[in-house]
Amino acid sequence: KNKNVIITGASGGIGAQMAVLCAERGANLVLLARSLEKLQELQADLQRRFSVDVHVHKLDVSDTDEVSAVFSEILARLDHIDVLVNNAGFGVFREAHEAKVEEIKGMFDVNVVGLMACTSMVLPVMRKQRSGHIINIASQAGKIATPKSSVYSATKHAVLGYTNSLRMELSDSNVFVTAVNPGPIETNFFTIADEKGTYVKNVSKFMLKPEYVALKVVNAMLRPVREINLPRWMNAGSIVYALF
Ligand code: NJP
Repeated sequence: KNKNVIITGASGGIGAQMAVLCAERGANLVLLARSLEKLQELQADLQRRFSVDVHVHKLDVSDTDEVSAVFSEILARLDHIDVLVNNAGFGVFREAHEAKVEEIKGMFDVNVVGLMACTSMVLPVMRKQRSGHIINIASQAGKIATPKSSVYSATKHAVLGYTNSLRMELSDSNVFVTAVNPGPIETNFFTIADEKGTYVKNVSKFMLKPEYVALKVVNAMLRPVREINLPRWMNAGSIVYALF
């Protein structure tokens, strides 16, 4: 049976790369983002190259009414959901005293509230089917802090707190929860995060390729859990993938 994988923020960056790799491995996809046109281009490309179903929906994850409406439509169509990748996110890097309230709310609304809203929609289904995998794209900024990213870093710390707690709640449900904590990746992220290019200049040596990060996530996502040789008390979902 083909896996059904839902990816938020799939119109570009690592989201789009994950979509390609999932399609290559035979997963059916539901791709979500605000730019419907980009999603439709990706959908056409994937359907031309691979024999999988690809559905796309315009969704701003920070609009919780839209999240309910779009996920209700998805759930009505699919008979099972294997993976939700909460990937939509953005950052604006500034010193804390320069952070604008609208930006602070914007980052929390997308990176934290949006992620939780999408998760809440699939949890009842995964609990009922007694299988599934929720993958939250967090960041090294959620594990350690870097200067000028206080707000972004705070959102990703929130994602990790939520992820860790959720994993405990689901520990005997056969629903797995993984957080991914990449370092800097060469995507459009920095056109918003670092308009002046100063941060990028400092970290350019460490930049990860989006294809590499996507490959790590998709390997974690689609690898049968029992292949991972871990003590029983530490279920596979408790691995926090550090992509350094
Ligand atoms: O960034 P980018 P990445 N509702 O800008 C979508 C984390 N991360 O791939 O809505 C729905 O190329 C946007 O689509 P659109 C990062 O925090 C990154 O690097 O059409 N979707 C696009 O598809 C984020 O969580 C780095 O504009 C929304 C996608 O999100 C994830 O990786 C390092 C949306 C962003 O693509 C993917 O970022 C790290 C909304 N409101 C963690 N807002 C890094 N790049 O260095 C945005 O540790 N999107």
